[in-house]
Amino acid sequence: MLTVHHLNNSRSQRVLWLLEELELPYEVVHYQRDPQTMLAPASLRAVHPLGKSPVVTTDDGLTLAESGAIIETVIERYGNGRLAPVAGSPEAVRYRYWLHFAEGTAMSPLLLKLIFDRIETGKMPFFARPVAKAIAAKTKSAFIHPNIASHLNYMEAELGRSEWFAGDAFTGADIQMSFVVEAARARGGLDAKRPKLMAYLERIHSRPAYKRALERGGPYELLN
Ligand SMILES: N[C@@H](CCC(=O)N[C@@H](CS)C(=O)NCC(=O)O)C(=O)O
Repeated sequence: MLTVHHLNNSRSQRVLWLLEELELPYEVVHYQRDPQTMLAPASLRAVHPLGKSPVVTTDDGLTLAESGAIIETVIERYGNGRLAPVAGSPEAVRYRYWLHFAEGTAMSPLLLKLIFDRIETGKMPFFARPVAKAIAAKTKSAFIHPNIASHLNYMEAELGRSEWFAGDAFTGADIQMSFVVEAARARGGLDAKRPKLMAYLERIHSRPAYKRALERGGPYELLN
């Protein structure tokens, strides 16, 4: 049996989705973010030293962290050929690329945007606010927004090549990329000007396994 250590509103939603797609039995241990800091509770550090979600533990003593590595390992161990392209195929190269691209490239400017948005609106002495706002605005316009736009343009073009990120078949790479596309929609400026990505979101959200994962995980604000 697999156990998913699931933090509300987090990347672990996609691990629940993966397990639903594979129709594997699993348990969920729920953790709640601190409403002020948005950090995970200290109890998650007892499961993995970094205390970040997702973490998956297995009955045979494995502790898996890092969502891309979890997706790859679970598919390798329990997929029986599902959700991954045939090894050595051109699709397998794309599959690995997107598994890494999501966290290695795409999430960085989206996370920076979240942080700088909070700096702009967060509590601080009144005399510091204009300086903080100016720095945040400059960083966003010079670095963060251009990078997000360039990533979204690239992803939009890739979805013009094939229905799914790794090719014509839905794979674990789509599960890994889902959080990127959802975060871009929620706070990265993704809208109807990029119709392929918007249609992609609709496609993933209409999958029965995605809906079952939402029921197991609880409220997921990236959809709001
Ligand atoms: N690259 C890691 C990121 C893990 C991560 O930062 N998770 C966030 C949730 S989306 C978290 O646990 N945040 C709470 C905290 O940092 O305390 C992955 O993909 O698993």
